[in-house]
Amino acid sequence: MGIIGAGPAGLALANSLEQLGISTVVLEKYSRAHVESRARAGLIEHRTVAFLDSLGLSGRLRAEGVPHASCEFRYRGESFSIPYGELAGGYEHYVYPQQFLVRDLADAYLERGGRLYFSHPVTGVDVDSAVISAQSAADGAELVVECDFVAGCDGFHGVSRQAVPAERLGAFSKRYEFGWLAVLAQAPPSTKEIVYALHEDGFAGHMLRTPTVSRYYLQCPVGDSADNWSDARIWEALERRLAVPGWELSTGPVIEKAVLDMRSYVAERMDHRKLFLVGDSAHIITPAGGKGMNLAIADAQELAAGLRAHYADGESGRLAGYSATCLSRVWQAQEFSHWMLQLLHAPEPGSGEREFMHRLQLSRLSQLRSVPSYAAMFANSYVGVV
Ligand code: RFL
Repeated sequence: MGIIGAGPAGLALANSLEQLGISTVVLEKYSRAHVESRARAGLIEHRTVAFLDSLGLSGRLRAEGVPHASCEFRYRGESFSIPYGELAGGYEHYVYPQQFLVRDLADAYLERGGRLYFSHPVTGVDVDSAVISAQSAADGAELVVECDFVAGCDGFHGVSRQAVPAERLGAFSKRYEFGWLAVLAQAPPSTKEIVYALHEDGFAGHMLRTPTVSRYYLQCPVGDSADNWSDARIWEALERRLAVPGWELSTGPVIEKAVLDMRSYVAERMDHRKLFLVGDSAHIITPAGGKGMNLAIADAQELAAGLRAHYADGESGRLAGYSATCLSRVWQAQEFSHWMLQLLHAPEPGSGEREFMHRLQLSRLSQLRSVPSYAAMFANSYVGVV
C-alpha cells in the first residue's frame, strides 16, 4: 500500500496495515520536525481511542492525555454544564494535542521498521497502475513507488484528490458567513472543561490542550485578518464574551493566531480505481465539535478493515463499500458541526433575522440545559458514540 501523507490518517492507516501484515510505504512532503509540531486538533473521541487501544498505540495518550466527560455552555452571564459522558452511557473524550498523537504514531511505525520518507512531496499518482512519483526535497532525486493500492492521506491541499475526475468526485461544500480567529496561547487553562459561549458580539470558545497551553476561538467577520487582533484585543474579547460572575481568565503570550475560513467540503466518492481518499483529502469540516481528525482516523480504520478482507479472505465487498460507509459517518458529523454553529453563532449585525435567530438559540440552549433526551442527542454525537 502506498500512503501519501504522514498526518493522523496516513499514520493510523500505516500502523494498522503493518500489524495486519500488509506492507506499506509512507511519503510525506514535510520534515519530521515540521509534521510533529503542527498544533491543530486536541479532542479525541471515544471510538478513536478504542481503535488506538486495539492497535496498542494509545499508551502515551492514556498516560498524558486528560479524559473529559463534561463541557460548559455560557450565555448572558449564565452557565451550565452538560455531563455528556454520563448521558452517552459512560463514554469520554481525551484531550491530547494532535501533534503528540502524530509523534506517537510515527514513533510506533518507525519502531516496527516502517518505511516513512519525510521531505518527499508526491508529485503524481497513476490511479490505474497505483504508481506514485515523489521527489526528495533535499536533492531533487526522484522516487517511484509501485503498489497494489494508493491511499491519499495528504490533507485538503494535497495532490491525490486532483487525480479523481471532477464528475466522479461530485463534491458538495458550504462556506459559513463568519470566520473564526483561532488562537493558541502559552496560558494555563482557565477552566476544567471546554467552554462554548454564545455572545451578542459573536461566539467564543475556550478549548483545552496541556497544563500550560490553551486554544481559544473567537467569531470574526469573513475576510478578517489576524493582524487586526493584538494580544490585548484577543484577551479583552475573550474576557467579555466568556464572562460569568466570579470567573477569571488566565492570560499569557499568544503563540499562534490565524483566521480560519469556516467551510465544509465533502467529496461524493472517496475512491477511484486503485486510489482511496482518506481523511481531509476527501472531506473537511469546521472545527466546531472537534470532528476532523476523528473522521480521518475512522476512515483509516475502515480502509484497513477493507484491505484485510481483500487480502486475507479474498473478499472485496468491504473495500467496495469503503466510500459509502465513511460518507455516512462524515455526513452525520457535518450535521452535528452545522448544528453547533447554528447554536452558537451570532448572525451578522444588521441582518433582520438576528433577533429571531438569537431567540431560537436561547430556546435550544434552554432545551439542552433542561431536557435530558435533547442533551443525550448532543452527548452521543459529541463524544463519538454514534
Ligand atoms: P493532515 O493532518 O492535513 O495530514 C496530511 C499530510 O499530508 C501531507 N501532504 C503531502 N505529503 C506528500 N506529498 C504531498 N503532495 C502532500 N501534500 C500534503 C501533509 O504535509 C500532511 O502531513 O490530514 P489528515 O491526516 O486527514 O488529518 C486531518 C486532521 O489533521 C484535521 O481534520 C484536524 O486537524 C481538524 N481539526 C480538528 N479535528 C478534530 O478532530 N478535533 C479538533 O479539536 C480539531 N481542531 C482542526 C482543529 C483543524 C484546525 N485547522 C487546521 C483548521 C483546529 C484547527 C485550528
